[in-house]
Order: sequence, then C-alpha cells, then structure tokens
Amino acid sequence: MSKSFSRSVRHTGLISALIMAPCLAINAGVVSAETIQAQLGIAPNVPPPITRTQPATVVVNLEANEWVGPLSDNNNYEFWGFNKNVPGPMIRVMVGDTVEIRLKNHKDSKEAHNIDFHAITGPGGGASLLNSEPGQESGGKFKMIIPGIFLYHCATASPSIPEHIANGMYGTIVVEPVGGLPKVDKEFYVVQSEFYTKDGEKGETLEFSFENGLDERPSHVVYNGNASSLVKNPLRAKAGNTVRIFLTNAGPNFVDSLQILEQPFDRVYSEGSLTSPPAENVKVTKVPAGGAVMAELKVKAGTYTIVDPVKDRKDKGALGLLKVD
Ligand SMILES: [Cu+2]
Repeated sequence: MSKSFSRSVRHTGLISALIMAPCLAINAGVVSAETIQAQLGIAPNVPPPITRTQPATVVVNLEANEWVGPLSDNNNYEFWGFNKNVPGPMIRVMVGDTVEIRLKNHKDSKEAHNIDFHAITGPGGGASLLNSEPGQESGGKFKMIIPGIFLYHCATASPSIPEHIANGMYGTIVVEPVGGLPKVDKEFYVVQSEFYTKDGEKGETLEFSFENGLDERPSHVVYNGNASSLVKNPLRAKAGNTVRIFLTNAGPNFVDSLQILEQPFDRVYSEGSLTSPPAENVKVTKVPAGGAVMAELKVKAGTYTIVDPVKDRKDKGALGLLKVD
C-alpha cells in the first residue's frame, strides 16, 4: 500500500488481467515508472493528448458529491456525481499506464459511493476496492491493458445501481493505444444521459422517480448534465478544423442516436473501439447504454446541430450546437 494514502483509506489494491505486485519496480535495477497527477477534463473540455512515450503511474483524485444544481432552465435537481460535476471528469491515459484512483466520499454525503471502470479488467471494474462511506476515502491501482473509450460509473447497490447512475454518477476514461490517437484540431467531451424525475412546478427542486426509471420514461435526456448545456454554451471551432467528439452514453436505459444535422461524420470509431478501423461517411451512429463513440468531422463556417433525433428527446434536452467561426 502506498504511503501516500491517507489513514482513512479503507481499501487499496491492484487489478489487471495479471495481478501486479504492489510495487512498480518489478526487478532489482528496474526503475519505477514516473508518477504524475492526471489532468482531468471538465466537460466539454478534454484533457490534452498523451505525448509521453513511456507508461507512467497516473494519480486520479475523485470525490463523490451530492448537491442541488440546475438540470434545466426551469428546475434544479438533487444530483449525485463526481467532483461536483455531471458528467464526472474525463480521464486520459495510455495502454501500459498504472492508474491510481483515489475516491473520497464527501463527509456531507448521505450515501456510500464507489466506481466501476469499464476500462478495468476484473470483478466489478474495481468497484469493490473503491467503496467509500461518507467521509471516507478508498483507493486502488489498476494497470491499463486495453485501449478504448470507456464509461465509469458508480455501482453502489444501495438503493440501486441504476439510481446512482441516473443521478449523475458517471464519466469517461480514454485509454489511448500505444502511439496515441491521430492529431486533430479540436476535441470535445460529451456525455448523454437520462434523468427520471417526479413531476414538479417551475422553480421546484426535482426529485428522482424510481417508478419512472423502471418504466424507462425519462423527464430529461441531456448532454453534459443539463438540458441546455450545449445550447447556451455551444462547442466552438474554426473553419477548416477537424473536430473530434468523444461521446459516452451513460444511459442508464436508452440506446442513443448521435447525429449532426448539417453534415455526416467523416469517421466514426464505434462502440468505443480505438483499435478497429473507423466507419467512414456516417450520418447517424448509435451508442449503446454504457458505451461510447469517437466521431470526427472537418467543419466549415456555420452552426451545426448535434441531436439525438429519436422521438422527442431533443425537446427533453438532447440538443446541442457546434459553432464554427
Ligand atoms: Cu454512487
């Protein structure tokens, strides 16, 4: 166990396809990989691409929070999330890195929280190591062995895993393949998700509805945790830029359809795979619940409309803008 962990750490451990020794120096004479602090991207911002050529130990500090904040122009909501933002930060690492996750659950939380990383090979995606009661901290070290774009989410069973997800406890981790991703001009981080609220008047703070969740009847389908996040604050690029969107579908129920009304995507890396060749010239791509996509297009001047065109989802918030100067 790392000495840098605080005394309140309850669990620590290491999961990969091969269980690693708790020290990175495998043999005498081999120097440990450098330890660096992760640069976290707060949506729609993306952490910078990996320029390292050697794996590192990347420390990621996350905090579980419960707070009241705006879900739409009309209503607040009782969010649960990571680092007091929905979605939680985007984490960017590379194959071969050891990711050291430290999850603190804020002392004012009412619930226990943890994290299941879809990037992690092993039982529960590390969730059992990261269980944190209010006011406590947990940690684990995980070796990244599979490249791709992956969801991470809280997987605490009480009151139910879907409730933790539906309240906002998710984010994205990108594990770059060796050699990195092709360079582009602009990158954006977007998470689509559903919220299931009880009815409420304008101005009221809305509460989670377990029944509407069971019935798969969301009141809101949104990008980046708010029904007007990408309309009030459009994504911005310049004419001639190649734009890359990392879009994760946190669900918890719907399969998303991702479309830009004005132009097909030049390339779509489906289902979060960064090692399969991209599909080219795609107008609408689907993103399963718990899945992700990397979609790229070269843009001209104008305003582009990002939308999930299914039924009335755009009226529930699944609408965004990309403005190109
Ligand atoms: Cu949780």
